[in-house]
Amino acid sequence: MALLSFERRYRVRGGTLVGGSLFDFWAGPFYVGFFGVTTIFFTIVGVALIMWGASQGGTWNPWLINIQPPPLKYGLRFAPLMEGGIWQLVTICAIGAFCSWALRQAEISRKLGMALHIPIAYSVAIFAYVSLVVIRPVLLGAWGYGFPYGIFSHLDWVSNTGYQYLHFHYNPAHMIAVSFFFTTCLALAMHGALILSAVNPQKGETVKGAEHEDAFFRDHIGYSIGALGIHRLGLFLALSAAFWSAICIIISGPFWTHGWPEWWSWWLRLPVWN
Ligand code: UQ1
Repeated sequence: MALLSFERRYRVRGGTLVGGSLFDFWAGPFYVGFFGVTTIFFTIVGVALIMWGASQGGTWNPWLINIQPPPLKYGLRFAPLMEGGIWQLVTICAIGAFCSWALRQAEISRKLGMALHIPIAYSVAIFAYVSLVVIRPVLLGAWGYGFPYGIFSHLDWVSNTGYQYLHFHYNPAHMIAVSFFFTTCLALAMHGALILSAVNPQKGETVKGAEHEDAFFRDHIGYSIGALGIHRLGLFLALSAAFWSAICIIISGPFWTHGWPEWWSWWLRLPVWN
């Protein structure tokens, strides 16, 4: 069956959160919905604002285009458009588009009678972005602490912000985040390799199933987490990576103002060393 006629079986009405049946239709393969409309709206306005900002910035070199947040003196007020106001509007559009996207995922999940794992997972990525451009700037008292929208400029921001704390890799939450990123890679590499080795055999070999997959890891390390378990573990590892990334930058400044290496002096002060 052609993909589109097969999909028709899943084109069920209802499940919308907003708008009732008003936007409950598809455009080609894409579900529209109220939040499809708001996603498109925020994306078009946001991209147009970035283009406008770029046109005022003296370069169209894509590496160098830079939409800066307001100077710190504006605090948490609205800044003039050419002094960070565009950055503020772009940030509103970005959050509007990201949240619309998550809510569209939720509507599609509800339509299909599925649980909300996907929108919840995507929301953790939104949280990581919002922690950089809203939560930390609000805690520090100025939008100017947000990162600039530009390829090189945001790299410079990360480097400068890191060096303000002398050695960002000593940030314990950063350590946890990096460990989760690496472990996510390990888990996905093992899972991808295991599935391909079992279900994509050479010519003449048979496809293997769950018993082979379990047996491999029991032979190898004495333990198999199971077909459902590996996906629970994978989701947990990936969400933890994004979550601790958000935590590691939120605490830098609002809750710890010294260098991160100094944070570890509690370890040196433990009475057991006396
Ligand atoms: C695993 O045990 C398992 O169950 C059979 C999978 O499912 C298909 C996997 O993908 C992987 C990678 C493992 C091994 C993982 C651990 C944590 C023992």
